[in-house]
Amino acid sequence: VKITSFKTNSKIARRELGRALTAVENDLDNSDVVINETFNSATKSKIFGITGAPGVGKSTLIDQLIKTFLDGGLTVAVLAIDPSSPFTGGALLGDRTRMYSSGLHNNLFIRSSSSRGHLGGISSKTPEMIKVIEAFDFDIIIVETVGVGQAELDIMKCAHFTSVVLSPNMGDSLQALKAGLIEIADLFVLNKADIAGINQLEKDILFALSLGQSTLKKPKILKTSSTNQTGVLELKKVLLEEYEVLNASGEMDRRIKDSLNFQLELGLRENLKRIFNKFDSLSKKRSSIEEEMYKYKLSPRAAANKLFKDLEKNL
Ligand SMILES: Nc1nc2c(ncn2[C@@H]2O[C@H](COP(=O)(O)OP(=O)(O)O)[C@@H](O)[C@H]2O)c(=O)[nH]1
Ligand SMILES: [Mg+2]
Repeated sequence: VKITSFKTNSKIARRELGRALTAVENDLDNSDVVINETFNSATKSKIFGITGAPGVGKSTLIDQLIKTFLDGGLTVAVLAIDPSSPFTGGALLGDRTRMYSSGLHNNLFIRSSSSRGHLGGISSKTPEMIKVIEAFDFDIIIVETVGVGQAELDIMKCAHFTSVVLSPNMGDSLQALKAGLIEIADLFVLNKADIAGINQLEKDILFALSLGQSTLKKPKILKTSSTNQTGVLELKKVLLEEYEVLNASGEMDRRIKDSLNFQLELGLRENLKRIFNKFDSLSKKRSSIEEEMYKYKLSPRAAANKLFKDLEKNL
């Protein structure tokens, strides 16, 4: 894979980035090389995570948001994580077609990726894929993920700034708030402001925010409508401004370190899994230890310790 600036030569960069992402996404033989070569602190993309339940209008909104960035002469990459059904394996929504209206622009790169049933609406490969995209030199990276609950915290760990999109009459606003979205939201986008129920949604959110810890920084609330094309310019402005605020305060550095640690954690877990799968005796041992645990002869902690003793012997 040849790392090329998308700004300098988008044609070659597009092809090489496509290959690099495929390698990482499918864990091909060259994925380690790709990840090492693209891992670079010098890259400076702004990474915006946009999350929310299916149907709230994320893709439509992102399509319009992209246009405002492109109009400003910026280069943009979008990584859309498809909500694959574990039953059909197919994507539920036609994200790719919806985003097609701006899909042919020279300064835009769009990629969709399957979440493969991973919790949090992102795949375990998402953070690495984002890092690869960064290496190809984009001003803006947008990551669209589906809100599924608690584990959305994952996206916060790979995006610099997380927007949570809600829309009226989805019955999801309270659900979303229960699922811990308040804690991960840097910004609440109340979309479909053109339909009735938008004011009630705003009241619900304000109420929920008022219940939260007063010490926490309250996320901003913004109303948008893709249908009426309102609020999108404001959204772009707020995203860029808030990014600068976090950057200036040092919060962005802290988030980037958190994200790297999160990826380290993922890597450790995957390696452990590999070791267990590699040594037959370990898998068998694990099964028998699980049985002891079910019978309450071993606590989960003691079971883990016992397995680790065996693991150390195999290393
Ligand atoms: N009334 C209204 N409908 C919208 C708006 N934005 C999107 N929609 C519709 O909501 C549906 C879901 O949109 P989509 O962008 O695919 O949502 P996603 O699943 O969150 O990505 C589509 O039928 C859109 O046409 C909006 O601002 N107002
Ligand atoms: Mg979508």
